[in-house]
Amino acid sequence: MSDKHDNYDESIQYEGPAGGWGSLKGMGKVFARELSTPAVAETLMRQNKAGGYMCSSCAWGKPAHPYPFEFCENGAKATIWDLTRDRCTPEFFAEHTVTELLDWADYDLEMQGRLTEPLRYDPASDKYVACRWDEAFTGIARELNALAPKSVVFYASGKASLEASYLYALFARLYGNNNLPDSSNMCHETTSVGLKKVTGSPVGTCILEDFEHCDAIFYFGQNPGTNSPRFLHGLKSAVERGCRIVVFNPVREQGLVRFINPQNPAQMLTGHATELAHMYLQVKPGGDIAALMGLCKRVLVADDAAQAAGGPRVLDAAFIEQHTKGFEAFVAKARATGWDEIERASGLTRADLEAAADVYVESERVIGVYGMGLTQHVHGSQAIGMLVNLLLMRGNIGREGAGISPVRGHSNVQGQRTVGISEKPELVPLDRLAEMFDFEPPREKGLTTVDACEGIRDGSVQGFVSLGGNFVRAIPDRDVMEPAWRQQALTVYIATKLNRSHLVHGRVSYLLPCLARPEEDMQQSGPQSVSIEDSFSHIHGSIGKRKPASEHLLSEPAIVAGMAKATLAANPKLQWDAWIADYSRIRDLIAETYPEQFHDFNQRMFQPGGFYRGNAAHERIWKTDSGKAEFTDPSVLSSLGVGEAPGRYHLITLRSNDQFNTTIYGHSDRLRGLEGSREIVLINPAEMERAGLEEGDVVSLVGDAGDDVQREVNGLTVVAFNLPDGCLGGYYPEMNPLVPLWYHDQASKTPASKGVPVRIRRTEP
Ligand SMILES: Nc1nc2c(c(=O)[nH]1)N[C@H]1C(S)=C(S)[C@@H](COP(=O)(O)OP(=O)(O)OC[C@H]3O[C@@H](n4cnc5c(=O)[nH]c(N)nc54)[C@H](O)[C@@H]3O)O[C@H]1N2
Ligand SMILES: Nc1nc2c(c(=O)[nH]1)N[C@H]1C(S)=C(S)[C@@H](COP(=O)(O)OP(=O)(O)OC[C@H]3O[C@@H](n4cnc5c(=O)[nH]c(N)nc54)[C@H](O)[C@@H]3O)O[C@H]1N2
Ligand SMILES: [Mo]
Repeated sequence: MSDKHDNYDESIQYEGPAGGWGSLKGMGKVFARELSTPAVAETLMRQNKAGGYMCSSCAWGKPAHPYPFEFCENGAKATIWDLTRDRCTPEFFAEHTVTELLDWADYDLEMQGRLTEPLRYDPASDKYVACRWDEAFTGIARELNALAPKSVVFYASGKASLEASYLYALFARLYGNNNLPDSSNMCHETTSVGLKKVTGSPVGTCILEDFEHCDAIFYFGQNPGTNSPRFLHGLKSAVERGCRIVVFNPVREQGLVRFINPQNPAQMLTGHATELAHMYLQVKPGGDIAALMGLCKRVLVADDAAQAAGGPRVLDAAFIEQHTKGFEAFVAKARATGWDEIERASGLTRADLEAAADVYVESERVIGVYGMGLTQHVHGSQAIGMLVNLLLMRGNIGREGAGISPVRGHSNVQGQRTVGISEKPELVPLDRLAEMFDFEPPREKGLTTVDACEGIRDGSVQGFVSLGGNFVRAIPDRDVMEPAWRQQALTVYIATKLNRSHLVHGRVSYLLPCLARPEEDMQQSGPQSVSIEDSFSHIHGSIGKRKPASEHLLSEPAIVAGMAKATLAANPKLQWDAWIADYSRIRDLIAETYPEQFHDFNQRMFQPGGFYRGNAAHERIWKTDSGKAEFTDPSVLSSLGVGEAPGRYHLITLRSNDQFNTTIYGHSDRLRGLEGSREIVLINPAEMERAGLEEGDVVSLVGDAGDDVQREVNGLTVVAFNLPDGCLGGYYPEMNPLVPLWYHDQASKTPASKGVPVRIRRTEP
């Protein structure tokens, strides 16, 4: 049982080209057409293997001993999406004005294929027109130099490599600000702030191998079947060893209930599946703080009983004494919190919570896993604090088979933060940068995503440079933000494919097409490799071998360097051309800036399984204010920012398994049994009846956050779905106009996209 190579489950594992790839063929014409090409096949075979190509989909770990096919359905889709043969050329833009394209769906925009040439927005014709790279760089430099540095934002979506990201952050600081928000600001910033506050580490403490040793996994608000499918191998092996998984999620996500074959629906019916979740608790949205409080209460009671009986303690008293702070206050709070309050806020019963707590107490080694279900709430940081409380009670951080494991999103989002893309200057070794590059780095706090949006709204932000992503589509309050967005002086989009953000441009706008990660990146010294960091703080080299989509593409590092060189005064310490000629020199800079983590970077980057850059909390070194791991005493029992009221629902914005964030691959959500449309609202049958609705009714959702902004999304078909009372489900990004910009995690400003207060408005027939 222990050798995972012998017992891998065909239910998610590709058996071979015929089986796995064949099943992808049913998924739509792009995938079917591209799958048959040798280029795609070759790339998939090298995906996530040492010396190969690191998937650009999720950030899940890449094992030292990979499967023959170390990719999942969604990873394959991401690769194929990049390697499409479709091209979005200047001729396409000559045929369509930007205003016309604003009516196109996200799906149709990206379906035009890869961008091929640098483009400049031409206001006279309202079209993007081709330009030369040097024109683009000098044009951008002219605008940047006319703007106040504090008024420009340098956003990054978590895909670009460590090499590109390091140069990008350096460019922003040399230009004069720390305005470096990342997609992480809409995602795991709650972790970067909330987890750091209590453990001292802004990232998870587990490594991939911990999942081979844990006895229980407490699993909060993350959906591996859709968002990190390779994790399912680890979960399945764990269950087969006897590990118990206790899930907290308002939605019964099939990927966590049973191991099913995402490629073969027929197999679902034959029952050839592993039961994954030992318990599946459909907590209310935002109910996790209360649920965790219930678990902790029960652990305390069990410890009381053990002490009374003279048996071994349930709490790890020695650990608590030596390593933690705040335990007494936390215990007082837990004991004082009543079960009735806990049941009300969590939507779960005392009996279920006690049974779950018993699993915790019976398990020697426990991992806490979480995702957007915890982070995207107004009190998300407190929910993370509560999960850490639970783990600390039995010393479950900083030993084998135990720890806390936030599952990160974009493939290099964690790494971008590691190498300096951060609006928080205290997290960046500015003194070292000052010395290395002979300049005075800005020390003032930069803008988060929410701050940047506020700045765009009030006009204080005038320029927006975007290293990937689809910011306008991903942010809250889209209907308010789009008009404000157009008032900017400059927008620069570095992208692989056309998306909505590119059409909501500033007065001057450039759309700069870049290489995708699977493509060969040829520079003066030869083909280059890049590197990324996974969810477990392991760094992996990645080599692209495919022929670039167009001869006019530049790499992301080269585009960043091109803009920087054109914008900044010459400085002998800034060797942009030499760095681009040979990326190993950029890695030398990273190693010099972060020697403890990145020493011998070039030598280590292709180590199988990646090299570990370390994590203090994993070693029980707590880089918190107190120098200890901190118990926290939550101020609320629900993570929701707006309470319950008659007629009010809390909307969860969901991802389907046929999308990667704002990139919509298709209109299927197969793992939830939903097909054909994304313009739907999910509601449970009892709530449907109470609201006088029937399946198939078309309704609007309107904002109910209590401010005076009108928020609505129309034309949604009602679909009955298994959800707790009082909540609704809908898709991200379609629902984003309903999320108020001010509705975010209190500590980190991560938008609270999982508990959005709305009402249902019936559409008059
Ligand atoms: N195929 C694919 N892969 C992806 C992505 C993608 O869009 N498509 N996106 C990538 C990115 S950037 C990210 S950040 C990750 C996101 O991956 P996840 O963290 O899994 O994010 P979501 O799918 O948004 O939501 C996770 C789960 O939270 C549950 N949930 C909602 N509210 C609550 C709550 O209050 N409490 C609890 N306990 N659960 C709740 C939802 O039902 C859902 O199952 O995936 C990455 N991987
Ligand atoms: N309501 C709601 N809102 C959310 C969320 C939610 O759950 N609910 N989730 C949030 C989360 S977790 C995140 S991370 C954000 C995502 O926000 P972003 O990261 O900004 O958005 P993406 O959809 O990932 O960006 C897709 C675009 O990136 C470009 N792209 C793709 N590959 C590359 C590449 O290799 N290089 C470059 N330069 N460009 C590339 C393509 O043009 C593509 O259109 O959205 C957030 N918004
Ligand atoms: Mo994310």
